Amino acid sequence: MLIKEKTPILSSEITDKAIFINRRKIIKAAAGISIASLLPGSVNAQEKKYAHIPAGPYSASLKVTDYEDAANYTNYYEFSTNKKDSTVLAKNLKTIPWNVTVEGEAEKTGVFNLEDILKNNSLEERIYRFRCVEAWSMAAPWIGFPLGAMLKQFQPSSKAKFVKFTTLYDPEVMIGQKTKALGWPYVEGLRMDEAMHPLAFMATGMYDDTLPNQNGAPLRLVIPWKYGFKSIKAIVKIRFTETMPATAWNKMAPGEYGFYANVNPAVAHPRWSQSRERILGASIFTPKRKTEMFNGYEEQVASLYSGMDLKKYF
Ligand SMILES: Nc1nc2c(c(=O)[nH]1)N[C@H]1C(S)=C(S)[C@@H](COP(=O)(O)O)O[C@H]1N2
Ligand SMILES: [Mo]
Repeated sequence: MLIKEKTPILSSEITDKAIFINRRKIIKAAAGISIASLLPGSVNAQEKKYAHIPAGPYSASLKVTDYEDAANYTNYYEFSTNKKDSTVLAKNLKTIPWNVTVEGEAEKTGVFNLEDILKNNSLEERIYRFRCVEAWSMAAPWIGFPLGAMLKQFQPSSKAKFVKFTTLYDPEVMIGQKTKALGWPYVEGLRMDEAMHPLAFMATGMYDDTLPNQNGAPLRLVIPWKYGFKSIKAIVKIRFTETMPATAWNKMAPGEYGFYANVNPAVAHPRWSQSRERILGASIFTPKRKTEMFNGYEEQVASLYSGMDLKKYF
């Protein structure tokens, strides 16, 4: 079953993962956070919708960023350019029911209910490092499915060279859309071979549960070798195209944000270096970490760009 009901589970069924979560709580308690959260009954792992999703083959063993950091420091310009305000304002978004429109160069186009999409894709967990173009990074345990498997279901034709993703446009709820912070709706895109790469991921959850609204519920991309802005949130439309789609950040500042946006420590942003990154949640005394080529996924993805000048196609 992909979509689990909140059934009570026996303590004998509590998995390693629940123990892992519990251990994280113990560490926090040791760090001075309420011991009450350790008491039996308050272990809420079993209440989480995706508590038993297995880790997929591409999941990395990284020290995971604390949930509180990952969920309270969000880039979501549809709500606000302030990372804390967007977290609060996004709570107003209604994510059920949710439809995704599929268009363009594919056999199966139309409007699909998210529940149906989820039924056809088995969920897995992937811990990925996630690197924002603003030079900070986190490591989040996403829940979702390979993007390629999902896209194949729509049987893209040989004319499909790119895939374009669009975020919901609803300025009454997404009040940031009443501003000109970006051109709306938010649009992102990938070359088809990038989209079909096994590391490209579509997330519906994180940290054993459904995605918090502020992190892109109910459906978002996670492309770990690219800067975070490629990982578009609250997707309502997928379009297969012959030509490269214009993307929101590229339209806004073409000299600063390219279509490819591959993490590359050697190519500075015009206004700051990309050679190092602040680790989200780390103390101010923690040295910055060296940013890795393709965010550490060079071995897997470099061949996608062979022969391309990555300084030019940034
Ligand atoms: N629709 C939409 N998607 C978006 C953004 C946004 O403002 N709107 N911000 C992007 C940026 S810049 C980053 S770094 C990531 C942040 O994801 P997180 O908030 O889950 O950490 O989302 C990306 N996806
Ligand atoms: Mo970002």
